[in-house]
Amino acid sequence: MSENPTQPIDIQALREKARGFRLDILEMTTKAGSGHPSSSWSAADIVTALYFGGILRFHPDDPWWPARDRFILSKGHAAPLLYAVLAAAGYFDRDQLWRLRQIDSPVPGHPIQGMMPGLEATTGSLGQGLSLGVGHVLGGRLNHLDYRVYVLLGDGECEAGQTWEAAMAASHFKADNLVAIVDYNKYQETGPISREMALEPFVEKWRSFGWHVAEVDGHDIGALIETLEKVQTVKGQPSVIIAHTIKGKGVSFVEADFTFHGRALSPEQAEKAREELLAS
Ligand SMILES: Cc1ncc(C[n+]2csc(CCOP(=O)(O)OP(=O)(O)O)c2C)c(N)n1
Ligand SMILES: [Mg+2]
Repeated sequence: MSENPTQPIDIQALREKARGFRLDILEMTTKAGSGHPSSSWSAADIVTALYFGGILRFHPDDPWWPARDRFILSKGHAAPLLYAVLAAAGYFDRDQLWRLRQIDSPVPGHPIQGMMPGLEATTGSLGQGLSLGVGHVLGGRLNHLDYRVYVLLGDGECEAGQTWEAAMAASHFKADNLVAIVDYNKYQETGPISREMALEPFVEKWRSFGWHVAEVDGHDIGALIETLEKVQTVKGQPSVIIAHTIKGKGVSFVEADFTFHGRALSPEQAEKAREELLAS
């Protein structure tokens, strides 16, 4: 189980862990020659806080433990991040990571439920994850289980109508064990959210759907853990954490160029990126 309340969380160690995941993502996508490194780097600190900050309850040696907390990577194109985290958490061997996107690989470009231990949901077709989360909440009620459900959404993904249908259902069912986290990096595939289809006023939208809203710097692991702990005390309504992030976080020339979405770095770019990450 991940939670170990007797040991204080070492934030510096978690920062180094997140940097390690960024390096894994770089190696995985560069070797594959495809994938979504910038989307994965954007959410690396969020997912590190969830799995290693004492938030999620899980057993790598019993992946379908009924009382486990659920983590649904709704922005499934950030699969390299999820694979790197699950391997580090002990769900499967790290060697599998280097098979990303290969024929017959157990780690395809988007996660498939059960293909590897720890993969909770099949995602990649954007907009569906929050609905899956509501389903887990209702299933948990029927089965008298007290797990929590965490769903990580992209901001571009929040332009999908199904997300709001699920948001409405979650507040109707007073799903206070549901936490949505939005990786608010202000970009989707083809450009800035504000140009493609603006989400603002974003906080007000969630509030008007009956959600408790928190905002946080999505790269501050300490603040993320604090916020994730705080929303566990909210009763009678679901919570959303709007995590302000930078797409491509960790590699300056990727941060500066949204066209890296869905594109691996060239070997030369990867060398520069590796140097930057190692120096950070
Ligand atoms: C239903 C659907 N439409 C389109 C796509 C193609 N697509 C993949 S990623 C992406 C952009 C997602 O942007 P965002 O949610 O902001 O994620 P980010 O990569 O910025 O974290 C799109 C449009 C998809 N995967 N699913
Ligand atoms: Mg985005």
